[in-house]
Amino acid sequence: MKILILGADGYLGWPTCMYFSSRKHKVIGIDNYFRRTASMELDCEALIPAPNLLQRVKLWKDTSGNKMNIHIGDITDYAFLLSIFKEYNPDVVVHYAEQPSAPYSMINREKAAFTLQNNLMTTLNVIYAVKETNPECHIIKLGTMGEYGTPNIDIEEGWLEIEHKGRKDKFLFPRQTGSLYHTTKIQDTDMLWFYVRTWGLRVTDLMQGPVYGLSTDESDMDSRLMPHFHYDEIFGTVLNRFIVQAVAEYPLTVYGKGNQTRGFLNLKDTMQCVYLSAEQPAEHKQLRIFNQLTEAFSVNQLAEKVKKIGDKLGYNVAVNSVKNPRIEKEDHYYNIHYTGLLELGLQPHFLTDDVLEEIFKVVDKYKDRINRSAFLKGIKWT
Ligand code: USQ
Repeated sequence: MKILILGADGYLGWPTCMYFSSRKHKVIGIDNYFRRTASMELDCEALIPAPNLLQRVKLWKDTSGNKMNIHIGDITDYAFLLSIFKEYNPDVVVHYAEQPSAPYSMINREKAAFTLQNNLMTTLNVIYAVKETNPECHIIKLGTMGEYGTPNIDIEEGWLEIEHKGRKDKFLFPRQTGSLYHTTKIQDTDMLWFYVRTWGLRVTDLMQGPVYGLSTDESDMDSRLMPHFHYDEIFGTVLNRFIVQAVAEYPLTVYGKGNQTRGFLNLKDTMQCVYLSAEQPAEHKQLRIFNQLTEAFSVNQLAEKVKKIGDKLGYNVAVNSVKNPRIEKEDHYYNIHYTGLLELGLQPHFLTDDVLEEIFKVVDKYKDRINRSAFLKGIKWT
């Protein structure tokens, strides 16, 4: 496959580049360094220092013998994106190039506007570039489980059959998010669905839950190949944050009651899910939706697991309930269906004590770099 990865420098983007490259596919990556610049601006840089993307590619070549083509640029610039499509004519495009943080999107109007502008324009540009150069190209788009919110009914895999006044039809599952960022993901899905119906594109939309972990088989080859690992309030996901907090002996920041439940997955499983989706593409005129998670936990359950392992490893781990800065349900029903990726062949890596211990050990190596002021930065939804 010739695969174009948008957002190639990111937490998911860089490991995805290596994953496909090590399996001998031709990888072309694009990134505009948004995350690096935003985390410098907001003083919340990643735990593990990462060489810039061009240096990473050289390191990857030296380590694995595999080449990648990398371009630094912004895909909201349509002329730039189109030139890349014309140059390489990819079979698959993986679209990660979005502002990925709910708290970032809630900081102020400027950040909200950036999130809207960036996330919707990148998706629109991908759609147009595919239509203009090769409508056969399979678009794999990273969506989010957060599109569904926490409804009081089971969450189906993307679609819901509804019977109304004796007639039936199938619709996108009702969606109601908890942040502007998550709202842009709904808008992306709606836009993709429109162009699938109108232009017959083939699209896979991956509704992914919060990801944890910091290594993959490829990044284990050299620590300089590790992904950006964020633990701050803005770009860190909850389990990664808790582990770094435990290592720093900073009380774990459980928001509100901590009964909020989400579907989680290991970074290694994100790689598998994207790979399986690329190998077994959506059909023409198909918007294929998978719920991308391997197990569900409440925030309290995660805090308990992290405390258990942290205490075992000799850290002094306290769990603290902080006033919830978000507007979200703290007690809710949550039953998700997620069989599609398992049917494609996903072999889950579950959150065992050993997996947690491994992450702790890596984080401990970088503990002198932990910036405690990044744990809580005071972003509120109201
Ligand atoms: N939470 C805490 N304490 C913390 C951080 C978070 O209790 O210190 C809680 C949040 O209130 C929320 C849950 O943990 O209820 C998950 O929060 P998160 O920050 O790990 O995840 P979220 O903001 O929802 O976003 C992350 C990714 C995003 C992806 C999403 C999937 O950053 O890109 O779309 O996970 S999902 O959560 O299923 O929408």
